[in-house]
Amino acid sequence: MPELRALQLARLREMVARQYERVPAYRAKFGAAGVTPDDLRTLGDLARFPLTRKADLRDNYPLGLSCVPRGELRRLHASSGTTGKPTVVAYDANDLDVFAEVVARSLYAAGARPGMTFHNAYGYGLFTGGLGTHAGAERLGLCTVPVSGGGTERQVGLILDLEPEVIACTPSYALVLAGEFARRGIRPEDLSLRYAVLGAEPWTEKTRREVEERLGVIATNIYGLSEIIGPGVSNEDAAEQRGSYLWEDHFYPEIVDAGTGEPLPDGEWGVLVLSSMTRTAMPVLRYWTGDITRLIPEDREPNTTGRTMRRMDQIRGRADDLIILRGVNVYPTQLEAVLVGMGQVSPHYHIVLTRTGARDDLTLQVETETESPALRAEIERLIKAQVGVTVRCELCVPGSLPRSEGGKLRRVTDLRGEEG
Ligand code: DLL
Repeated sequence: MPELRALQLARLREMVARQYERVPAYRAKFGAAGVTPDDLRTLGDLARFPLTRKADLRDNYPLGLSCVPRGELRRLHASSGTTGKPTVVAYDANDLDVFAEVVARSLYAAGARPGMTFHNAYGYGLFTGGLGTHAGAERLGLCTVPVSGGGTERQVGLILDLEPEVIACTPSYALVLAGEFARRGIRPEDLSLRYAVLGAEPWTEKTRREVEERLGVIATNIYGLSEIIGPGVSNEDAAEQRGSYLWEDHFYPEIVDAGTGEPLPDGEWGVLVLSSMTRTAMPVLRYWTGDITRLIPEDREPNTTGRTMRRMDQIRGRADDLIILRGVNVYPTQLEAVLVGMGQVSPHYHIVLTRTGARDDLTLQVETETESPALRAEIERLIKAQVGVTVRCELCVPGSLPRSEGGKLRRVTDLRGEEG
C-alpha cells in the first residue's frame, strides 16, 4: 500500500509540525527526546518521537494540549479519572467531521445500510459513545433512535415498537437486553434486529455467539477511545468477523513492547499506540492506549473483504494487567481463555502471586461445583500447553471468589512484595 503509507507520512508530518508550533508541552517533549519535526522523514522515524500518555492529558488539564483558539472548539468530551481530575478531549468542526466519517465507515462495515433504523444504547453525555455513534449514523443515512444507556424495559419496548435493524451498545448490555426479551417470551426470530455493534469494553467469542443467538443478529466489534476520537477507530466487517479494520488514513497504529516500548512487527502482541493524524483541535501523537492487541499480518492471514487497511485483533487485556512470571508474559485473559475453552469450569477465577526465595509462583483459584484432583491437574496441564507457564490450580466452592460490584473487578492479588 505505498499510496497509503505516503499519505500517512504526509499527514503525520503535518500533525507533528502543528503540535511543535502551537503546543509548548509538545515542544518540550520533543526537545527532551532530541527531535524536531524535520526528523520525521520516514514512517520508521516515528519511533524516535515521544509517546503521549494519559498523564500528559491530566498534566495539561483541561485544554493545554489544544492546538486551536478556544473560539474554534465545537465540543468537549471528558472521561472520569480514577485518580481525581478527569481528562478532557476537544473537537473543532474538522474533528467532528472526521468523527462522523469514521463512525459511518464503522457502521457500514458492521452491516448497517442507509435507510435502516439504528437503536443507539451507548450513553449520551460526556462519554464519547452516544454522541459519537449518533453523528456517524446520521452521516451514513440511518434513522437514529438516541435511547442512551439504562432503562432496560423501555429499551425493549422501543425495539419492539420502532423495529430497528441495527443496535449499538456494550456487549454486556446486549446480554441484559437479551435476558429481558427472554423473560417476556420473545424469540430472536420475532425481533427486527439484524446487526449489533458492540464495544467500549473487552469481550470474547463466547459472548459474541451468545448475543448472536439470543438477539438473532450478526455482532461486530467496534473499538475506540476518547483521546484518539471516541468509537470508530476500527470495526470488524459483518461478513468476516475476523479482526477490526483500522481506519489507517486517520489513525496511525503501532504495536510496541509493553515493557520496553520498542516497535513490534505485524502479528506480534503488544500495546497499541495510536496517532490521530487528521485531528486539528487536539491531535495526539503516539498515544499509549494500554490496550493489548496485534495487527493481523496480511501476508499470513489475508482478509476476505478486499479492504486495503490493516485489521487489529480483539483486545486481549490492558498493559497494566501484565504479569511477568519467571520471564514469561502472562495476561489474566489468557488463563481465562483456557478455562472458558474447557467448558466445565465457571469463568470465576482469581490469581494470587507469591514469592518464595527468588521464585515467583502463580496460584489460579477457580470456582467449580466438584473438587476433583483430575480436573485440577487438567487445568494445570492445559495452561502449561497453551500459555507456556507452570501454575498451581486451586479449586474453590462456587460464590467464594470476589465478584464485580459495578466497578472494575480485581482479578489479581500480588503478594510478591510482601514475602521473600
Ligand atoms: O469507550 C469509546 C467507545 C465507545 C468505543 C463506544 C466503542 C464503543 P473510552 O471511554 O475513552 O472510549 O474508553 C476507551 O475502552 O482504551 C479500551 O480499553 C476500551 N475499549 C473500547 N472499545 C473496546 C473494544 C470508549 N471494542 C477504552 N474492546 C479503550 C475492548 C475496548 N476494549
